[in-house]
Amino acid sequence: VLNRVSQPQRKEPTVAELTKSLIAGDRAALARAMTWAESTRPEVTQRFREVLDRLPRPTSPSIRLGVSGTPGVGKSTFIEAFGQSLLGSGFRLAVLAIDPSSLASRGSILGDKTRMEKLSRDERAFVRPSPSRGFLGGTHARTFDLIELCERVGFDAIIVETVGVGQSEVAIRDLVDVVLLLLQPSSGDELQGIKRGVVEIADWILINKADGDRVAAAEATRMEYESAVSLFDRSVQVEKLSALDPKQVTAFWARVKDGLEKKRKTERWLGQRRQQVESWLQSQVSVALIEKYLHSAEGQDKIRSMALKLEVDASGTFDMTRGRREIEDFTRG
Ligand SMILES: Nc1nc2c(ncn2[C@@H]2O[C@H](COP(=O)(O)OP(=O)(O)OP(=O)(O)O)[C@@H](O)[C@H]2O)c(=O)[nH]1
Ligand SMILES: [Mg+2]
Repeated sequence: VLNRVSQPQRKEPTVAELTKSLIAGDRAALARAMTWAESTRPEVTQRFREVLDRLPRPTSPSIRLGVSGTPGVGKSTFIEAFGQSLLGSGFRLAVLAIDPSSLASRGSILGDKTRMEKLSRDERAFVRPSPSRGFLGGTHARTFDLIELCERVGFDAIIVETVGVGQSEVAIRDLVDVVLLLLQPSSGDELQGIKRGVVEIADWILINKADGDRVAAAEATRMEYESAVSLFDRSVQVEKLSALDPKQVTAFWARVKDGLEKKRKTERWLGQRRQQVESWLQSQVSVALIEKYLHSAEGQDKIRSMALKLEVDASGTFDMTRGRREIEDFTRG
């Protein structure tokens, strides 16, 4: 039933062929390269890395933006409108929507949820939903790869959409230059999520859905947050906005752009990108170790042979000291 029509198996391109199509600006090739990047098979991700290495690094800096917030707060709606403003300023925009649903639900749910129809249809934009689960070693390394890929094929603005803050697998702060955090107008009693994590990562807090009968509540929420963030030593801008109003969104983009241009002129921007090298290395090392010790045939054999040496005796336990020694030998070798 699932495979009602058996699709003719399209031939996988070689690394050289895919690179050539990418340089020619082929969108299907870009989607294919991303699928390679997200593969759980090391030999496929290896091919992705070869493609990436063949593409030229960008010659000027891109804009990297993170949009975060709880499910349903309006991230995609906002990006759909905000993206139009970026295109209007001459940028080529790639949107990487990190979806927390499992790999298994890929395709169906992702397709419905992303809903950035105008951007998806626009030649100057590329929208990619990516699952955030199913990767050993976390999502950070993969997302960084996708950002790099997009920039090497000519996108100069990247938006990463992630659900949640802090608890999210994707350390958005370590991927982008500017983090926008979307919140809803609160019912008034509590400051939802003014937990430290929120303020630590956000450059802008946007109280979204400030329209209809929610304008007053949004303004009250905005004021609460503004006074809360004034206690912090880093500057966080708090605004209210309706993602459904293109005028407001465009005006907001002008302020973000202005802020970014100012930041570029200071050491702060490069300093931040330098810090990200370290978090990139950390995530790459964890992926490399997992591939080496867990995802390889030798790794699995070795674990099985170690297990054989660690007998569970009548006490129901095994010799952990010996086990640790075995692991030390294994990782030293
Ligand atoms: N009234 C109003 N509705 C909005 C606004 N922004 C988004 N919505 C609505 O809120 C719902 C959720 O919007 P999405 O953009 O899908 O939210 P999201 O944060 O991307 O959700 P997930 O991707 O599931 O995490 C949709 O029905 C939108 O139409 C807004 O500014 N005002
Ligand atoms: Mg969304």
